[in-house]
Amino acid sequence: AWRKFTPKGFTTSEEFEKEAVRHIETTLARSLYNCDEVAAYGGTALAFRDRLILDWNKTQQTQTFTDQKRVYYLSLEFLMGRALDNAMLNVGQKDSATKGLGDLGFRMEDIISQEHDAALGNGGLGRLAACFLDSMASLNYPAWGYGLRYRYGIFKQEIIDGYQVEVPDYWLDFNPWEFARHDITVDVQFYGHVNRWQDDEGKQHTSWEGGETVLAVAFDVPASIEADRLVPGYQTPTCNNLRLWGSKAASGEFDFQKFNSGEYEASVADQQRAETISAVLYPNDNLERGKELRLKQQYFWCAASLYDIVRRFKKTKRSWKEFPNQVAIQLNDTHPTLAIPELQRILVDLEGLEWDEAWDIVSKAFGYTNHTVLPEALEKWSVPLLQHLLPRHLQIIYDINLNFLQFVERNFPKDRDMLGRVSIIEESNPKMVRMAYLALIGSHKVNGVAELHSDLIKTTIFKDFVKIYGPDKFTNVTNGITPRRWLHQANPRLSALIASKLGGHEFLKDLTLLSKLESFVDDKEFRKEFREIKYANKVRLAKHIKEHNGVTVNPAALFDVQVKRIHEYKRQQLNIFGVIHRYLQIKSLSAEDRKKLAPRVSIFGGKAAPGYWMAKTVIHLINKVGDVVNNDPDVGDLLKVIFLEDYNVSKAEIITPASDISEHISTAGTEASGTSNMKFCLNGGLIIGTCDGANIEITREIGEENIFLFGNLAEDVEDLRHAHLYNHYELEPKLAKVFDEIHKGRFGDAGAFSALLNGIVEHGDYYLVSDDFASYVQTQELIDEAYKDTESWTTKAILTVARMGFFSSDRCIDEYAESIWNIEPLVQKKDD
Ligand code: 26Q
Repeated sequence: AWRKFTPKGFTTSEEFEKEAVRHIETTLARSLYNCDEVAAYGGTALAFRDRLILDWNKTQQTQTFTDQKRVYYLSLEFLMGRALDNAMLNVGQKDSATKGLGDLGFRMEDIISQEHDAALGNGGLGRLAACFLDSMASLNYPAWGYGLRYRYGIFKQEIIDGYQVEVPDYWLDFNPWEFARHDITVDVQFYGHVNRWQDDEGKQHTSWEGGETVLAVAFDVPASIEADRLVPGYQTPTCNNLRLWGSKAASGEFDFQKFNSGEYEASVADQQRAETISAVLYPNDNLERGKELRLKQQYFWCAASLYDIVRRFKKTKRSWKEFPNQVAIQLNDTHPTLAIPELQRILVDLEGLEWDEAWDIVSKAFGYTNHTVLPEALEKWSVPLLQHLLPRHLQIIYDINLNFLQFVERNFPKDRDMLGRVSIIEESNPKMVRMAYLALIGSHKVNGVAELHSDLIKTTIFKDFVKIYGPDKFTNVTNGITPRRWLHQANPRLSALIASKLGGHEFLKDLTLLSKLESFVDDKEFRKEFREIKYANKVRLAKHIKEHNGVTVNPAALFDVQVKRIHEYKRQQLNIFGVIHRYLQIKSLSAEDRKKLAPRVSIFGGKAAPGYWMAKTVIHLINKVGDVVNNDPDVGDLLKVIFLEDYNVSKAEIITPASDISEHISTAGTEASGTSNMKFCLNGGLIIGTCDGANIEITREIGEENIFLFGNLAEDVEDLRHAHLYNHYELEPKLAKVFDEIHKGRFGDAGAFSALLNGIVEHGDYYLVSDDFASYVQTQELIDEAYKDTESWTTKAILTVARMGFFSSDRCIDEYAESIWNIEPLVQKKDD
């Protein structure tokens, strides 16, 4: 018999070195004499990986034996960022590794930065999925993530002459964190036709035949070991699995005839077509475009994941009606909605269940999280496209719709218009399938991601469905973030300072413990260290800016940060117009008066979807303004404008701890939650924001004296938009002045910005930039004044940190577990 491998694991720098060197020389086959940073990264990652794998295996084994209910988190995006630093902190041996690498002649920072970000997501939704994996493991929930293994993550952004240029993100050349499971595969079918027949007993059967098959291959990633070692405890860490599917030509399809008969190219082309499915992440966030390949991605991933889930369930030999007691499937937005008709197909066509019995199982197993009310972001797929690609699923969708509409008709016989409004099928030309309605109808719970957003979905896009199902089907789960990455990893000094006051790192597992910091708010020594840490983080960012932008910024200036995807609704244009206003003001003052002003650095970062011209124009304007302002000798330190190239998770880890103020200034009612607002506050930055998304709950928690809110409320947006279109209205005067200067060519060719300005001046100012401009500028002036009062600012910042406990993704995941998934943690005692 094989003897079980029980490693001791390294606990000293010498032991770490031994392991790392062994991997460099054997696993990587590199000689120590030409060991560069890439090899040192590889050796370090592999040494830590060994430690994770054993926990991972054990967790998976325990989950299989215990066989309690599991949750499956289906997300087309997992924006994981880098893994090494996280692994080192979780294993608790970062110091040994730092020393060991030092002995070998390397600096830890340089080694960490060798790793490619795993950038398999666009923004908030993808990063939320990553924080959820961390929390599900940390809280010991038996959970799996399912996603796609994109060969190319979100594109890399370069700024050339002020314009965004997209560069492919090929990140897989060396990825020590994934394990290809060539033995775990699923055949996924596309196209073909539907057959119906009767068997000898007269029972109706339906099957989906023909078409082509693509092979899904599993790639497993150990998903965030929990942080138990930060708080030495009695349990073995939970290490969950993230299973990503890669596409490959199925062997039957890879035509060996062609291959052998000299049609080598044709045979390779088939293969490439199959591999295209998982080749690239679609870079649109909050905008849907009905591309066939995107639909193929969605079905490929849903089909493979469900096959896997069903296969695991069937091993337990339970009856089908127990499926929802064993399995909870959470849909991260509508992207995985095809999983609903797919499970119904498996149960009815393949397993022979009656429709109603199957539907009961399906609708108990699924939960659906909505992340947007923006109409342009709601997914729709054309009926002809579905008919072509997934003929059986289209039939099933029609049958789901028929049953649903009959139910509605019985309950609301007087409201004839209701049927058209709530139908899954939109009667347009071509007809469209409304994925949000299908997701809602096929799930037992629907949740929004912040209180305001969850209220809004009930009064806008899902209003009729609240009447149909009652309000209990709808719930709120306010988003959260993992404090392990966004405090301990991104801001180790602040984490250590907090730990020194609170007597350990327990707060990283129970973030509400941060409230104990309130009693130190007047502690002089603590306040001083708190400020010094912020300053040091700003120095680090200033260094990054110097290296990448060639601009010297003063770390004593107020750092004002807006980093997020570029989108009109997020209103980076409001910010840059405000910056121009500030610049004009500086220029209008005497040298003497200028001395009274508060120096500021305005920092922007974020990607525009490649086809989103307006967003690209905003990037261009920011860079043009930067060129003028940063080189104007009248301005000096009073204002600098920086656009940070290629904003991503690892850059966020540098930027977030370095902000004094960050901007969360979406038009009220448009940002579902936002999560970076939480990250900045947790790191002792204050925020300027609108009454939107989670800003509202942040205000409630930290107190309105500690946040800078401005602008119109969501309830007034509709009337204001109407007024723009149908009443005479004047542009806000200060904004008009800003526009004049842009028109005059002060920031380069005015023609480049005409569409941006016209959208506001002539086309109804849909995002209410003009309406909010005066209060935005006024609030920024308040911030200038407040920042000058260092003591009161410090108090606000400390209280903000102390009151952020609610926004841990641990709280959020506990709420999902309790109110949607109905699952319990699975704690593994040591050595059982
Ligand atoms: C849809 C169809 C076709 C192609 C792409 C897409 C697509 C891709 C990504 C649609 C939407 C997204 C991403 C949306 C997103 O990130 N939403 C954000 O989710 C966060 C987590 O809940 C919230 O905090 C943000 O407010 C919300 O904007």
